[in-house]
Amino acid sequence: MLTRIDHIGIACFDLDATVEFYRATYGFEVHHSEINEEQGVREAMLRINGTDDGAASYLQLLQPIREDSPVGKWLAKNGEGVHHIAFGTADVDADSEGIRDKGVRVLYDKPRRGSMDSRITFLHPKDCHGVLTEIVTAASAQAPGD
Ligand code: CMX
Ligand code: CO
Repeated sequence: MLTRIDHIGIACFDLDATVEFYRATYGFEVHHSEINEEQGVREAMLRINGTDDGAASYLQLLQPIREDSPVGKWLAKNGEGVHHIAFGTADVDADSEGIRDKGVRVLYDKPRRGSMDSRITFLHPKDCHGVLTEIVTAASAQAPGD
């Protein structure tokens, strides 16, 4: 079951400048940052609030590390802005299979590694009324050994 908004993914040209905007304007601090080679991004997670299932909600600021990555291609076409939304669940495997059974294209056969050792998959934006949609199980919400 999808229980919360895990994060909103925002594409930017300059991660450091964008982080500084969110800090100076709203007071949001970087909770975590990493490079995800597979996804082709440098990213910063700004924690917005905690929720009662043990995980939180974030803004995910994304700068591409390759022009031919999803975020690189999207930025070249659209400029900066909201790139995707992500719903949180305790079981990304079951939920993405259930969504696939409804005829929505799920982009990965098996969930892949996302920010902070979460497990993630994506739904095709053309099947979701134009919204690239990510499904996430946070590391803290995974059963031990998963
Ligand atoms: N939101 C809405 N629509 C989008 C989109 C987005 N983020 N990205 C692409 N599209 C649309 C395009 O506008 C295009 O539509 P038109 O044909 O009407 O012009 C169509 O989808 C195809 O786009 P494309 O530029 O040709 O891009 P691709 O098909 O090569 O890739 C997608 C699209 C969704 C398969 C790819 O972006 C993808 O695999 N995304 C998932 C991975 C990802 O986004 N990783 C970065 C984030 C990592 C993280 O969150 O941790
Ligand atoms: Co994301």
